[in-house]
Amino acid sequence: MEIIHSDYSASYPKVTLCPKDGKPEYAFIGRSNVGKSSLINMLLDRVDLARVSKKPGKTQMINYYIVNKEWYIVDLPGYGYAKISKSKRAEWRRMIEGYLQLRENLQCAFVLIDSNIKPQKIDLEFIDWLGKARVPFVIVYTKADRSKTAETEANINLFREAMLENWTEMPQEFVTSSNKLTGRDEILSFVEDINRQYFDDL
Ligand SMILES: Nc1nc2c(ncn2[C@@H]2O[C@H](COP(=O)(O)OP(=O)(O)OP(=O)(O)O)[C@@H](O)[C@H]2O)c(=O)[nH]1
Ligand SMILES: [Mg+2]
Repeated sequence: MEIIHSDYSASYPKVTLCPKDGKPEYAFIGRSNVGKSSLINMLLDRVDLARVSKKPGKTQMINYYIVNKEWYIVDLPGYGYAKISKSKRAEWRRMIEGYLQLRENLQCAFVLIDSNIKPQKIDLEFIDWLGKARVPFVIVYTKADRSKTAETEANINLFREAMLENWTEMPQEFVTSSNKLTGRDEILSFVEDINRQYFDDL
């Protein structure tokens, strides 16, 4: 898919306020600092549409970006940020779980996993929750340029092993680097296929 146009649309504090225009949307979520905003910018070929921060925990709302005037990318606040109060964490949970459970236009959640580190319990638990809530999702391994290929592959294999303790098969997976544009074409054609189906069915 060619990205002809992209723009920040708006931010919402809860799912009931999100757009009601029936456009298909794709949510990006993962641990704080996993590279969500960078990936969104990379996909949309924009330098700083989604705000990239060295400070984790910056994205606190449900952020919408409109793409080619026909579908949305949704940047969700990262989980697992240590320096956040219990009440903030509960608020996060309500907002994110509410969004994922109730959002009918959500076609697929992209769950971002850092390819430079060993499997993290918090990611695995979140994925198990998605399964229980029956949210369709795929896995995106991020920052693949940071480690040697063999090391990235080893981490990905460990992640698969850990996930397959609770799952019978892996969902679709994408290996990405926002610096090197790795995985861009793959993710955009994935979205294009689902969008085509979505608009055909209307
Ligand atoms: N080497 C490398 N660094 C990356 C990549 N993607 C993101 N980073 C860096 O990782 C840090 C976090 O990136 P963000 O895109 O802000 O991550 P985020 O998940 O949106 O973070 P929060 O919104 O704060 O939760 C930044 O310093 C980025 O420059 C990548 O593909 N390769
Ligand atoms: Mg971000």
